[in-house]
Amino acid sequence: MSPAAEVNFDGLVGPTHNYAGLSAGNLASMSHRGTRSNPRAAALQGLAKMKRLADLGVPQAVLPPHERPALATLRALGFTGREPDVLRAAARTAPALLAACASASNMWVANAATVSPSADTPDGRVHFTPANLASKFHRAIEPAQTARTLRAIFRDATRFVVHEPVPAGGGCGDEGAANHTRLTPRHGARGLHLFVYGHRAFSAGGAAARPTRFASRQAFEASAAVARAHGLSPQQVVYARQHPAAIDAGVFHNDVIAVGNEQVLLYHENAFVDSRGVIAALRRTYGSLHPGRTLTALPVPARRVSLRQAVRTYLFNSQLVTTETGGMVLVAPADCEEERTVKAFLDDLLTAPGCPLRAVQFVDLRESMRNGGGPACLRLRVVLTAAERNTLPPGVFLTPSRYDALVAWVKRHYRDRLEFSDLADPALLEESRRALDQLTTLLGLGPIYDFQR
Ligand code: SUG
Repeated sequence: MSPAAEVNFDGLVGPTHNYAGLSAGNLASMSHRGTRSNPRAAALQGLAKMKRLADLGVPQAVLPPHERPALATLRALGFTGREPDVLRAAARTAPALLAACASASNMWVANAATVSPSADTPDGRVHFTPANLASKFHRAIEPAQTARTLRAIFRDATRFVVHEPVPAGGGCGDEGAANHTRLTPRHGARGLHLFVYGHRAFSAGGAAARPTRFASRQAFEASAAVARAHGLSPQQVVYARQHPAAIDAGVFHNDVIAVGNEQVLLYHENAFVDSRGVIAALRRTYGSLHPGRTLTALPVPARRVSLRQAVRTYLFNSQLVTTETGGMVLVAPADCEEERTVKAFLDDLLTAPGCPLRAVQFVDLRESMRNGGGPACLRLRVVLTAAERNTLPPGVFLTPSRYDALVAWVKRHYRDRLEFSDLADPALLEESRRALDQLTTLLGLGPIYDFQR
C-alpha cells in the first residue's frame, strides 16, 4: 500500500460570478436568472469552505478561475475590433453569448476532469481527462484552460498524464468527476470506479424511458472512453444509468443525488435505474477487488427525503471526507440544516448502528448554491502519494498564511455586486485580468492565461 491521501482541489470563484440562468435542468440556475450576485461574498464563502476542510485535516488545494469574459471565444463568434468594442457589440446584439462567455462556471471543478489515482492505472501514473462539458455552451468553453491549468500543476510527466477531452458532438457529453465515484478501503488502495451516465449517444438503449423535461448531460460512451483512456480494467469499473425521473427532478449530475468516500456510498433510492442492481454490482466488484471487505451502502428512502427535497437542499452534494483522525465527516450545505426533514434524517443517520459518519458540519455557500453549485461541486478530488504531492508547486496548497493572502486578494479585487449590464464593462475585464495575474504569482503557477502570453 502506498501512503496516499485525497487532496481536495477547490475552484476559486472568479470575479465575474453572476446569475444568467444558463443551465436548463439545473433548477437553482434557472430560478435565479437575472438576480444580482456578489462575487466577493461568493469567493469568500468558497475560501471559508476550503479552510473548514483544511481544519478537519483534509489536504486542501486551489484551482485558479478562468479568464472571463472569454474574449477569444467572443472573437471566434465573429466579434471584432478593440476589446471594449467586442464587449459592447456582444452585449447589444447577442446578450446570451456575452452571458455565456462571462460565466464563472469554471468554479465548479467537480466538472473539470475525471481523475484516476496511480494505484488504479496500469502505468502507475495519475490520469486526468478534462471534461468536454459539451451539453452547455458556457461550460463547453472550459476544457482548454482546464487542461492548461492541470498541466501547470501536475507537470511531472513521469507521474501524471492529462489526456485530451473526450471528442464531443452527437450528444457525447462528459461532465467529469461529478458523475464518477471511486470506492476503496483506503484512498491509497485499489479503487472501484463507478461511472454514472444519463443516456447512450449511439443507441436508444436501456429499458427505462428518457427524461422528458430536461436533457441528460453524460453519455455512456464518454464515461467508457475515460475509463479506457485511463487504462481501467473491466474488473474495477461499474456503469450505472441515472434515473430519468431524477434528471427531470433537477438532478443534472450524479453528485446531486449520491456521494461516496472510501468504502461508503450514500445515495438516494431513486438515483439510478435499478438502484438495487447497481448496488449488487458494486458489492460484487468491490468484493473481488478486496476479498473479505464489504461496501457500506447507505440508501436514502424517498419517504425520508424526496427527490425534490434532495435537489432543494443539495444533501447529496455534501463532501464526505476522512479526517485526520480517521473518522468520516459530512460537510453539508447550510440548506440541509434549515430543512426540517433533511436535518432529522441526518440526525438519525449519525446515530444509526454501523454508520461510519462521526459528524455533520454545515457550510454557507449561498452564492454558489444559487447557481446549483454545492460543496461537492466546488471540489476536484485527487488522490496523491506523498511522492506525487511533492512534485506539485507548493503554492497551490491552502496553508493558513495562503488562506489569509487569498482572502486579502479577493477583498482587493472583487466587486460586491454584479448584474448583467456589468458584464460588458471593459473595467471588469481589466480588474479580472489584474486579479488573475496576481493570483498566478500567489499560487506560484507561472503564466497560464492567454492574456499573460
Ligand atoms: O453546470 N451551474 C453549473 C453548476 C455545476 C454544479 N456542479 C456539480 N453538480 N458538480 C452547471 O449547471 C449556472 C450558471 C448560470 O446560470 O449563470 C451553472 O453553470
